[in-house]
Amino acid sequence: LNNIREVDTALREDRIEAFYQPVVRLDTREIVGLEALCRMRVGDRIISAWHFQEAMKDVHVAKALTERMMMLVAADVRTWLDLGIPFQHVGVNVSSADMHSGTLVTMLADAFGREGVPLKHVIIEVTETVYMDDRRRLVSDAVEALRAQGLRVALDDFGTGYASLTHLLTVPVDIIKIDKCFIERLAPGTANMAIVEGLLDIAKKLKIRVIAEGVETEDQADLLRSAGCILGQGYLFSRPVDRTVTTRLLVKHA
Ligand code: G
Ligand code: G
Ligand code: MN
Ligand code: NA
Repeated sequence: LNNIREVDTALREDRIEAFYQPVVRLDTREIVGLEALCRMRVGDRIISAWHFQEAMKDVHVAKALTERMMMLVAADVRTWLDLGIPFQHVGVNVSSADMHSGTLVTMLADAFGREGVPLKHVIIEVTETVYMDDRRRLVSDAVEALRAQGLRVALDDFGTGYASLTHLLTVPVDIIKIDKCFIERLAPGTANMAIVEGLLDIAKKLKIRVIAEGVETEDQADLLRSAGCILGQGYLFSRPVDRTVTTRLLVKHA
């Protein structure tokens, strides 16, 4: 399915959907936010983004997909706000192609402005590769302009990239999402545990919020909580679900 044309067709035929995975407080399990993840509908099957990641590397596909996702997400957030749900924030994944195209600001303003959704409800999730070239300065400026409007930036898959820590010095970051590879096999006394504790300590000192990704077991949730991690995301709490199920979850748990 790593076919650009297939994603293109799905976009044209309105078969791209926004699914959402809750971000919860590890102590109360209260839902404080969501991450939007794109899905492709094929007949009555839902295809995960994992299957078309290659196609998403194409600049045009990436841009069209981000644009569509922002529209879908903005409309859903509008619905939740209208329902009176105490909705906090939704993360939208943004590729480096989006960041470098210089249209991100316009896309966000169009999508969320059209629905009257303030940018304080929006987080852009960027991976470290976004900042890994000589246009870093330009990207930082674009992001800074968005942050002035209330938008927040999450560094996604934190710890997996090259020179992770230096990004905390050079680019604006509000949230780090600790990659799931550190959460797997989390146990007292392990290297994983030491790294997670270290990251939590650094983040606290820098006043950056942390979300632990890929939390699958109660043991992991307990270890994270006792290490001082406030927020988590993962199959233990919920898989990514469609907007209807998301609404139900928000009404019940927000
Ligand atoms: O949820 P899933 O397993 O399908 O995600 C696979 C990969 O695709 C993850 O790395 C995720 O960040 C990425 N991804 C999911 N949705 C989006 C999206 O809307 N835009 C971008 N750029 N990447 C996404
Ligand atoms: O790259 P990014 O972190 O945006 O992508 C999140 C990916 O992780 C998606 O593919 C999503 O479906 C997946 N995911 C979410 N929760 C869990 C989990 O608890 N375990 C695993 N293995 N994957 C998860
Ligand atoms: Mn993400
Ligand atoms: Na993530």
